[in-house]
Amino acid sequence: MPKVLILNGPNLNLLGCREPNIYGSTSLDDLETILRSNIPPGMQLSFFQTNHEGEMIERIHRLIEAPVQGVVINPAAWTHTSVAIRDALIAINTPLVEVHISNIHAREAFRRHSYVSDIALAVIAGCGIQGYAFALETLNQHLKG
Ligand code: CA2
Repeated sequence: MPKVLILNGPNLNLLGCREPNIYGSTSLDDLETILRSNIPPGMQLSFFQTNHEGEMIERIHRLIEAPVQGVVINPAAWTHTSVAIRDALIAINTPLVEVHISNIHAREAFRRHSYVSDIALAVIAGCGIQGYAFALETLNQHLKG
């Protein structure tokens, strides 16, 4: 049974209560419920969100001892800033899909660069929270070979 970990970076705990024009009106808890009710058959999901970069890095490191078969990550602002998150993701050597709720290419110029995209199996941006479901489907297809 493939295990997939869904990681969400800083400020995504505010989903559904601020900036609904950009990020929609679904909360992070609701997103978890929606994804759990539509999981590709046989997939086992876990979720983690933090506003602290070191906590995110340590959560990624735990995958060395307790591996999963796939990672979905919305690194949020760390997408554009964090070599440390990139290095941690490289270290776990696990297929990952990068998700952004908004289209990062249609916003400020600084959002166009990602430290994660070139180490990802796929990048999904601008599909709203449905991007997470697309990411699970992408991993599912990849894991089935
Ligand atoms: O579009 C995305 O998913 C982003 O990863 C979201 C990040 C942003 O820094 C990236 O450039 C693109 C920001 C997350 C902030 O989340 C909020 C959610 C609701 C209200 C306020 C912030």
